Amino acid sequence: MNTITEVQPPQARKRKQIETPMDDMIQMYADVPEKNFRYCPGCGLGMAQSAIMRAFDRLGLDPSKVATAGGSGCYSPLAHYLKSSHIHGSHGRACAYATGLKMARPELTVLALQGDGDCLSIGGNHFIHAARRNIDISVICFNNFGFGDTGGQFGPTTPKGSVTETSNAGMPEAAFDACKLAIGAGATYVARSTVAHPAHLTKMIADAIAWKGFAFVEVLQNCHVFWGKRNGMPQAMDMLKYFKDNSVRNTDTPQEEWFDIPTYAVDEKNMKFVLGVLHKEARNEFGEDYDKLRQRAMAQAVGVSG
Ligand SMILES: Cc1ncc(C[n+]2csc(CCOP(=O)(O)OP(=O)(O)O)c2C)c(N)n1
Ligand code: SF4
Ligand SMILES: [Mg+2]
Repeated sequence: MNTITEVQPPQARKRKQIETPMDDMIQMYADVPEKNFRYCPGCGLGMAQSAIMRAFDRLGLDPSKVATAGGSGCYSPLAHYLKSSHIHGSHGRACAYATGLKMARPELTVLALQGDGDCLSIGGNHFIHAARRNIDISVICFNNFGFGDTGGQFGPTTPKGSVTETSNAGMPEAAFDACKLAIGAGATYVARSTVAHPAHLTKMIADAIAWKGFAFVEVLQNCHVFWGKRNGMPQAMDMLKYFKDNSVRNTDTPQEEWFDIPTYAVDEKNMKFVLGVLHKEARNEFGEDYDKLRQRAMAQAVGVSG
């Protein structure tokens, strides 16, 4: 775990381009252990972490002014591998922790870093209500199509038809479209990208962090070790190619096709992932509204007692 005091505050750093040499960026934002590194070789989480650090860098964020919240899963070490402060709490509760953090310390940049199971299964309730409030946090959801950490069981984003530890004849249920769910719940910035599109992913995350309100980024992330292996893609590169071959930009796609729910069959690898900003909407941010409400209530209380 990191403490704020270990972090050297950066000089004024405002960059529009990805231009910081990797070593400097790692020194600034990463705290990766030399031993017991937790991701499997080639796991997409490493690329996701790199995109998050690049987004921090692009926005010139001081890591001592960034706080993250997360729960259980393969993705959990990611936040510990950053220099920013982190609450590692119960599985699924990241949005609740992030909400508390933002309300108590509105000057901080607050992110909830969550797995797809964490965010949409056990934590689905916290997620939809944080979105409904439009509190100024960014949820970055690492979608590896299931529960990685517990052995690759299916979850709410597992593509219908695909094979998992608990659906060896093919997932019988339809999957959530996480972005559609976020929009329906009230998120005011919603985007999708993949770890095979690092520059695009960096931009989606940076724009989410810069957004005032509840922002959601779905990050399609390879778990070749469980989902990939069982669905004809046992190597990391197989899955990165799969994301590349099956992704299209929202700017090139009719809007009615942005939310196709993924289905999968080994002989029918024609899934389509529509990438880009899928929703933006101006709406009052919860913390600011709540502050005004509190001030009005306090003024009234003073009036009554006076
Ligand atoms: C309250 C609770 N229930 C269940 C678990 C067991 N558990 C640990 S990780 C995990 C799945 C996590 O899946 P996801 O959030 O998608 O993250 P991934 O491992 O795929 O990165 C589960 C069910 C737990 N740690 N705590
Ligand atoms: S099991 Fe899958 S998601 Fe978990 S670290 Fe390994 S490759 Fe990554
Ligand atoms: Mg998962």
